[in-house]
Amino acid sequence: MHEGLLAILRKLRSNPDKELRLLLLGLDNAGKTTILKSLASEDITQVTPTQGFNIKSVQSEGFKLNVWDIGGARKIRPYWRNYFENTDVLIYVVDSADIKRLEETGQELSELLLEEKLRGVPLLVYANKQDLGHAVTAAEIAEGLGLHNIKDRDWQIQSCIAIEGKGVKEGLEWACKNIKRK
Ligand SMILES: Nc1nc2c(ncn2[C@@H]2O[C@H](COP(=O)(O)OP(=O)(O)OP(=O)(O)O)[C@@H](O)[C@H]2O)c(=O)[nH]1
Ligand SMILES: [Mg+2]
Repeated sequence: MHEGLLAILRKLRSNPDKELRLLLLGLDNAGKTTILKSLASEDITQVTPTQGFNIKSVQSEGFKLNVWDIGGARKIRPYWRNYFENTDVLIYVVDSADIKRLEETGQELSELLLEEKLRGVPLLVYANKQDLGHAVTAAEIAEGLGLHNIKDRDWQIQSCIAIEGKGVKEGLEWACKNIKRK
């Protein structure tokens, strides 16, 4: 084969846009779809509860991130498991102002962490809605969810305000760096 062409092919192969699959989960109203749209720089004023799922692809840190956002209403949580396969990063979104449901969201997260198909998958938790006066801090969310007891995977908590796009990118950067190190 022509040497120049070979060099081009080699370059293409060594530098492919690596695709990652990110799965966004969390209770209804946590802000998952708002985070997804904010990442894609889309209008977030028209977000409605998700009945099924949304998917968007965004570029970050040399990766093509395919982000799956699944509805979190109680009656559709049983469908979450249909999306576990091949997940590179699990992103769990918490409404930091919804203190009443902190225990419920912690219970759902604990169950996810026991799932065989999500074994060892790095966990990014967004402590969302930090703009609300009664929101608890990311550190308190970490405590409430028992994140410090997680020994079988890397995890990170990131405070964010999805409606202002604050903190969202920082979380993804952690996710990408974490994958690169592997
Ligand atoms: N104050 C405040 N509100 C937010 C923030 N992020 C999202 N919201 C609002 O929270 C509500 C729920 O947001 P969604 O993005 O639809 O939540 P979701 O997790 O996708 O909910 P489901 O699709 O039902 O699972 C919307 O009214 C958002 O505008 C935030 O950072 N601060
Ligand atoms: Mg949604």
